[in-house]
Amino acid sequence: MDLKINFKETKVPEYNLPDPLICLDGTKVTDKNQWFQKRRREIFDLFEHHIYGKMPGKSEKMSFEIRSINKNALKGIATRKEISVIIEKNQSEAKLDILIYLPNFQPKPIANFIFLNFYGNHSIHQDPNIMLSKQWIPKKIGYGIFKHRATEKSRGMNSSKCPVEFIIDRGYALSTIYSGDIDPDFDDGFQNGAHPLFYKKGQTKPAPDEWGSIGAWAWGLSRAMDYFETDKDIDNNRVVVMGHSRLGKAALWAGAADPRFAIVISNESGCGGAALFRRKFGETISHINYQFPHWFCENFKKYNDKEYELPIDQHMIISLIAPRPVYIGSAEKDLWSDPRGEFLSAKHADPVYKMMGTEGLKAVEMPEINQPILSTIGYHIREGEHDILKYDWERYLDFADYHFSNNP
Ligand code: GTR
Repeated sequence: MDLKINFKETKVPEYNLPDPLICLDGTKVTDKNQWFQKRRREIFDLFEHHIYGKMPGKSEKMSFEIRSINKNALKGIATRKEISVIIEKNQSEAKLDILIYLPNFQPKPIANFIFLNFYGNHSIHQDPNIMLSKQWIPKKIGYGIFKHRATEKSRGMNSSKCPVEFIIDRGYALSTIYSGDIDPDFDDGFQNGAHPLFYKKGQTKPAPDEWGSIGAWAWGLSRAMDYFETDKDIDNNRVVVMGHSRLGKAALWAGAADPRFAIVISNESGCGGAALFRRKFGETISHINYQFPHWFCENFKKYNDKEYELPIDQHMIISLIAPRPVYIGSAEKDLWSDPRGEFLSAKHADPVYKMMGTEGLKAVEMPEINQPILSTIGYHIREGEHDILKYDWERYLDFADYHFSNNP
C-alpha cells in the first residue's frame, strides 16, 4: 500500500474521468428521462457496490418519542425539541436522538437544516437543558470527555462549529443527531451501532457490498427525514442536509440516495466526499482505508492505489443529486481534502445539471479565495484551515435563501 502524500499540483497524475452522461452500453444520455430511467440507476449501483455499500431502507418497526419540548429556548427566540427515533429489528434497537431548534418568529412550516455532529448533541450549544449523550464519544482534550463519556463540562464544546442563534435569526430550523447514535466512529467489526440490527441469520459483519459507517450515517439522516415528514412545524420540502468532513461525506451520500433532501451541502468532505480520487492529491483511497477501515464497504479496499480502476469518480456522486441544488465548500489550507479536486468534481458534474436545464455551476475556473459562486451548484474556497466556520454557514444560508426564497 502506497502511503506517500502528494501536495504538489505538478505531481497530480494524468487521468481521464468516466463520463456521467455515457451509459455502460455506450449510449449517450441527452434527456432527463434517459437519465432517471437508466443512467442514474447505473451510477447509483456502482457507488453502492464499490464505495459506500448497500444500506437498508426504512425499518418496519420505527417509532418517534418526544423527549422534551421547550417553547422558550435560547432566551425565547426558539423552540427546542428533542425526539428519539427508535428502530427495532432482530430483537435489538437503535435510538437516534434528534435535537431541533425552531425559530419562534418564523411562519410554519419552517425550512430546516439537518447535520450530524461529532461529539453529542449537547456539544453544539451551551444550553444546559440539552440531554447529555450517554453514548461512547471519541476522546478530545479539553472537551470534558471522561472514559469516552460526556460530562457536564462537555456542553457547548463544539459550539464554534454551529452558530445556532445566527441560524435561527436567519429563519431556519436546525436539527442535529450525534453520529455515534447511528454508529460510533471506531472499528469494532460492526458489532455496535445500527449494523447488527440488519444482519441475516448467522451474519456477523456486513457483506463486501454492504454499508460501512458512512453508509450507516447516511441511513440515519434518512431516518431523521422520516421523522420530519411527521412534524407539522417542519417543511419537509425544504430540508437541507449538510455535513463537515467525514460527516460531509455522509451528507453527500445521503443526498445522493434520498431525493427527499432538497439541498445537499458538503463542507470540506475531501477524499470519499467531494474530491476526485484520480488526482491522488492529499488523502488517497489507501490512506483512508488504512486509517478508517470501517468507513466504506469492504469492496472499496480493492481500489487501494488503483483509483484508475474505479468505474466512477466523485463528480458522479454530485451528479446523482441533480437537478437538486448542491454546494461544495473548501478551505485554502485544507490540502488534505484537496480543494481543487473538490472544485473539479463540481465542475465535472455541471454537464448533468445543464442537461437538466438548470444553470449548473456558474464558473469554469476555480474562483479566488472568499469569492463564492451562487448557482444550482454552489462552491467556495475560503481562507483558513479545515473547519466549519461562521463564514461557511453564511454561504450555506445564502444558498438556501437563493433556492428557497426564505427571507424572514
Ligand atoms: C481525517 C480524515 C478525513 C476527514 C477528517 C475529519 O482524519 O482523513 O477524511 O474525514 O478526518 O472528519 O475531520
